[in-house]
Amino acid sequence: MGFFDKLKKINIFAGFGSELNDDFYDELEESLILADAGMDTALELVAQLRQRVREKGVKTLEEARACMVEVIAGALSTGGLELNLSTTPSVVLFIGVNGVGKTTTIGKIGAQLRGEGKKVLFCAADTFRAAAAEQLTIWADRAGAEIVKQHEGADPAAVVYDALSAARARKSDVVLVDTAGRLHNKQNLMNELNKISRVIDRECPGCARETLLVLDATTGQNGLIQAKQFKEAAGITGIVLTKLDGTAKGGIAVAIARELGVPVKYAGVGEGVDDLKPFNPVEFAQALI
Ligand SMILES: Nc1nc2c(ncn2[C@@H]2O[C@H](COP(=O)(O)OP(=O)(O)OP(=O)(O)O)[C@@H](O)[C@H]2O)c(=O)[nH]1
Ligand SMILES: [Mg+2]
Repeated sequence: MGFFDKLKKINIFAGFGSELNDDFYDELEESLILADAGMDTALELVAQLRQRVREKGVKTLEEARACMVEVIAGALSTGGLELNLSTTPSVVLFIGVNGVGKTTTIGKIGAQLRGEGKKVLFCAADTFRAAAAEQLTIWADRAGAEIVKQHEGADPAAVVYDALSAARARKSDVVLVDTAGRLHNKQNLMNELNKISRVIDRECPGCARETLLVLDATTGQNGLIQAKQFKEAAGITGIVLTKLDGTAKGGIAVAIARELGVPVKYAGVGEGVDDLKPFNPVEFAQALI
């Protein structure tokens, strides 16, 4: 079974005539929009497909499908897909709105990094609810990671400071920072992220850093709006797209990659520790259509 088997397919070639005519392209455009690719991206993808079909002298639907996979994979291949973990420690900050899967994703990535033999430290900078640190502690135990936490209501930037000191002292390879879910339009919460970022700059100058925006793929085009605003307010180096196992339509991945130029680096397809994988554009494009 493929990793993306649970992904809702865009059956873009079903029910179409067998000819690659204007009707075919119109219906394809429609399907892409319905699959959350968004209007601009759908138009762009279809224009690229038309060009490719013309250049290659493609005649059959099957060949056109292969071209479409190339076009979608191309749109998804924006920037490096691997995390930059080149320094010891490296720091990865996880941000996003409530309930998208930040804490779960940290657990899953932590387990994978442990599997690669890395020394991993979780930082419980979501101090908003006591339950948040408890949840992260459970994941730390499961993943074999260490954790630094403080009391509920503590200053998140202070927890990050502690975690970075601990990471240096214990020679951790990677620090994964959990943050409280926040709305992309709440200025004080965004300021808090900037404060965390400044602490990392000060305490770990020159260290490899990533800021991953976690997005729930089932939120569709709203996810694109979130991504735009988080990108402006916090600067993001990659996206984790979660819940691709549910009612999500995968077109959103293409829209984000194309419109923001930020790569999707991981895909989540369930709640279990193994239900996350580094993102593979070709595999995803094949699964999608
Ligand atoms: N089906 C599915 N569920 C997921 C996935 N990732 C996370 N979840 C579930 O989504 C719910 C929320 O996950 P959390 O990791 O707590 O989300 P969060 O972003 O940390 O939430 P807050 O800290 O409250 O902002 C949990 O029930 C997870 O098990 C996924 O890829 N697929
Ligand atoms: Mg959380």
